[in-house]
Amino acid sequence: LTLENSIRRALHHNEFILYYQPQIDVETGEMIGVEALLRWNHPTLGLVPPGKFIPIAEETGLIVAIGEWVLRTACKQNQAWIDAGYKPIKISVNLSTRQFLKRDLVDNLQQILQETGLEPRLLELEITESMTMDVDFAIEVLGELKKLGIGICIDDFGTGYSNLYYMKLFSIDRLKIDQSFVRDIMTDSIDADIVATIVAMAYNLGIDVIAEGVETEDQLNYLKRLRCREVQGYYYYRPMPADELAPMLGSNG
Ligand code: G
Ligand code: G
Ligand code: MN
Ligand code: NA
Repeated sequence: LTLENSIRRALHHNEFILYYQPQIDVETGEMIGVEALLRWNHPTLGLVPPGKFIPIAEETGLIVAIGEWVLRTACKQNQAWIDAGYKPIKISVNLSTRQFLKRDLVDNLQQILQETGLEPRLLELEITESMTMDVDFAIEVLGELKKLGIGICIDDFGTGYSNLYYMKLFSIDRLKIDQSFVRDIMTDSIDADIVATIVAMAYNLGIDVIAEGVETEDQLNYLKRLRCREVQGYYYYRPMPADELAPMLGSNG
């Protein structure tokens, strides 16, 4: 069986699952959102991380079907938590380039939101800087997503092609500072300065900012001093299955 065929089979046999990693407001300590992260629960290999199969799924185009499954599952799960009486939080979903370029992405999202009943403001899409290379296309798609009320976050911010001027045109809601910068902020003064600059820039543009890959208290304190309000990382929580996350969600009202 080729990897391509086993990925296709995995989709039909429900072998994919989502893990969820909390995003924390450092000032209140509250969970404000979760990022949905794809895992493959392989019958013999066990839990396969996305790095092992997403590149092939991208190459073969299977990522579009997988991505649609991810979007539907994440929206369904988020609404299920709300229906169970938990306080509503935002769910962030990673989008692949091929999904972003598909003409029917917006219709598809509209359909999924309708089907699951999730409020659009409780969904955020994580895109990367490279997806915005075709500026006119990106302005059009991001504008339509904005009209639907879905949030947009630039993932891995600072690692790719960044044109600060376009950040404004794209109506981005949030920047996610890449974990490669956060990792060494205590030891590498250039990384520390880059993170400080991104946080300041986000403030000036009126965009939210979240730091990912926060693993230590020192990193957290540095980010707090910069007034970076939102963080995600092993210091707080690792990605976990839905049933482990549920008890950590506060009750509504
Ligand atoms: O969860 P983990 O750190 O192993 O994720 C590794 C990479 O896989 C990250 O770059 C992440 O963005 C990507 N990834 C995780 N889940 C998804 C998904 O549902 N869709 C896409 N396109 N990428 C994902
Ligand atoms: O590219 P993206 O930002 O979607 O990738 C997120 C990846 O980072 C996931 O695979 C997730 O498991 C991983 N991750 C989340 N928190 C931490 C952390 O604190 N340290 C490290 N090394 N990886 C993390
Ligand atoms: Mn991400
Ligand atoms: Na990242």
